[in-house]
Amino acid sequence: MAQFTIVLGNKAYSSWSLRGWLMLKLTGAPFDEVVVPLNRPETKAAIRAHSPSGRVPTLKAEGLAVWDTLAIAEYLHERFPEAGLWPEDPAARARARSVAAEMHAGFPALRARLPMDLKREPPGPGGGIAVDRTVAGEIARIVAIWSDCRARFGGTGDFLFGRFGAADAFYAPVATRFVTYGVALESAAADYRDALVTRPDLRQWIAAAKAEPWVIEEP
Ligand SMILES: N[C@@H](CCC(=O)N[C@@H](CS)C(=O)NCC(=O)O)C(=O)O
Repeated sequence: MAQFTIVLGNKAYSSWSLRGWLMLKLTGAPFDEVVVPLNRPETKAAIRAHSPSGRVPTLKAEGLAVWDTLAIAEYLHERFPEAGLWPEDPAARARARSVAAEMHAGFPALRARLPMDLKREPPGPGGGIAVDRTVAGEIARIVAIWSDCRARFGGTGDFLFGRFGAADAFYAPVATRFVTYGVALESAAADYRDALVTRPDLRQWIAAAKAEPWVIEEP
């Protein structure tokens, strides 16, 4: 048994689980996974067997349960400082924590109306979803965050702060939504979206999501 176990929801639908898993994967530590299917009568009790919050992801490590993606990010950063979850430079690190926290606390319309659904096939050209003004405003804010981080801190790297880190993990589920709902993006944002969704770790997660037997009709 590995030293770390991450308790996840369905890979097809649990965006928070994806964030936690990407961060753990970045550490390079071997880990086991427990996947609890969401939206079932037994879901809450099954998660509570691992996590007092009744929510996933939860990281079980060294006799501890660490729940909530922000807490998992900080725990893993302390435990694996060499993994680069947060940037070394203090200004970049402060900005990375700010944009991760903004994702963690915000974008309610995007989450509600464009929930992560990795079983959904992307629409063909011109078939993208029509979004209302609230969702469009949240998408514009996300694109502005991506553009600002990459311009200030991205350097020659493909990610928000150069190397892939925790802030990118927080925006990875958004990138999958932009693909599966056919949200049109200007080219710099599209390049960053593609850098995320073509990463081998995210592709591995998406393949596992597509293979899951559980389907939630309205995630
Ligand atoms: N703030 C939490 C949010 C976690 C969350 O809401 N997870 C959802 C799945 S994506 C969940 O556990 N739902 C439990 C349920 O559906 O019973 C975090 O950052 O980890």
